[in-house]
Amino acid sequence: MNHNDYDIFDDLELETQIDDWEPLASDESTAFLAALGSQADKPEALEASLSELERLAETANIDVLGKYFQRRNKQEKGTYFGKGWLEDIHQKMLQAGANLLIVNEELSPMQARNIERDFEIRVIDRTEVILSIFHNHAKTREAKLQVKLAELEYQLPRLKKLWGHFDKERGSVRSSGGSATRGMGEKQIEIDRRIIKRDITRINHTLSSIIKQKITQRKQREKIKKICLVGYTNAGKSTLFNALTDAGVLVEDKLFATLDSTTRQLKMDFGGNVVISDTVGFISNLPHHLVASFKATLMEVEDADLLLHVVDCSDEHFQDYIEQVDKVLEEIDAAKISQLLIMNKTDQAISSQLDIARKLHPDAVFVSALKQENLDLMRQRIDQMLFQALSLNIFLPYTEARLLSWLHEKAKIISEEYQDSGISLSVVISGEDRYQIEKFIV
Ligand SMILES: Nc1nc2c(ncn2[C@@H]2O[C@H](COP(=O)(O)OP(=O)(O)OP(=O)(O)O)[C@@H](O)[C@H]2O)c(=O)[nH]1
Ligand SMILES: [Mg+2]
Repeated sequence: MNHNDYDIFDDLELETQIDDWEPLASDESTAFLAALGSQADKPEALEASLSELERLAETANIDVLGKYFQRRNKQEKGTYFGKGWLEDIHQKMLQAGANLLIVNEELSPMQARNIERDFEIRVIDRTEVILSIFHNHAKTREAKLQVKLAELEYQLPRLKKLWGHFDKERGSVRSSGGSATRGMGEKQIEIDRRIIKRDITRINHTLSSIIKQKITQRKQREKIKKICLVGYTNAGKSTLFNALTDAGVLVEDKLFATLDSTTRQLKMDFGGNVVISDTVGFISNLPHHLVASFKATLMEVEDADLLLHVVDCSDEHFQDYIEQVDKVLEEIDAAKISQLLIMNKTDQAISSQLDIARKLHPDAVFVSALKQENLDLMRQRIDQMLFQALSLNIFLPYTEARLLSWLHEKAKIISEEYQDSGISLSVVISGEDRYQIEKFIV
């Protein structure tokens, strides 16, 4: 880790250091994945959730050497998995040369500690993998502050576990002097806890002022309509954003390529300009601390007049993803904002898949952001939803020259025909403006 990258924190004078967080060291680049499944869980559902964990692991540069699940209806309180099963997995890991076990749910600090101590398995959970990806992908000050906050919140109850790692010289909180403080047990944990809490307060304070600033900006542009792209990670939000705005936001076939929000003006057919924002993607069971920490970035979502919910319809699990995204939207109080569902990646979806998507979501717009297909139709639908755009036929007498020039400015003229007593027009107009031409509608 290059410390200069984090000069960004200098003015905060944090006492914890950025390399206090290194959940995934280079000697931990091979892993087994593991999950619990109840007797009722379908094998396909378990496979799918482990595949997602595998994509997360790959994004965090970990080689996955095996995927396993244990069937049991309740987790073992102290060790999450059953003891015999853990012994068995330990043997398998040794044989395969896997040095890390990644568990598909959040482990309690005690469970993680017990697995490590009693079974000599280095274990991390899904949350740690996601935090590690966020850590590596954060580029802006805002994103870095939010990730750091989530990391500290996650670390706080786990200090005991971290202290257990002493011999490996990792994971312990260091004093601002940089040398590892070690071997003082409970008392040291108390000190660390205080240091972390102080840093959390400092970061929260800074983030609050970022939020305040955003609220001021929001007031200034209250009248402008706002659109925000939301969706599962990797659905193609940034690709679509770039296609609409030429913003050049980073697009990658990686989970969580985007961690902050970018906003651009977008010229629509009505009402002049709107603003559109691209932002962080969601995933199922997004760690709670992350959602809470990303408040500043997620303000873009809360503030929108319309959400473009982007879906990768070539992915067979798209329906689950839609539900997961809606769940996060509910959590951040954005479920009430109107949504336009955008079924993306039609170029790579097989036709039976498209049929399913059409049946389930007849109101969605089907596009390919990559091939820039059907984007005009999408823009029309945005106009309709944002401005209640109406298609109307009107007849204007020649005496209404002012209204005619107003129409040319404010409406989209589909056709215009000059006749003996006036002009016959077919226009699309914002619902708000309808009253202006009400008496000329035919
Ligand atoms: N075939 C195909 N690929 C697409 C399309 N749109 C996006 N992609 C690809 O999907 C991957 C993810 O695209 P992004 O635009 O980064 O997705 P995102 O939703 O912004 O992802 P995060 O920022 O990680 O949440 C990239 O490899 C894109 O090239 C599409 O319409 N068709
Ligand atoms: Mg993106």
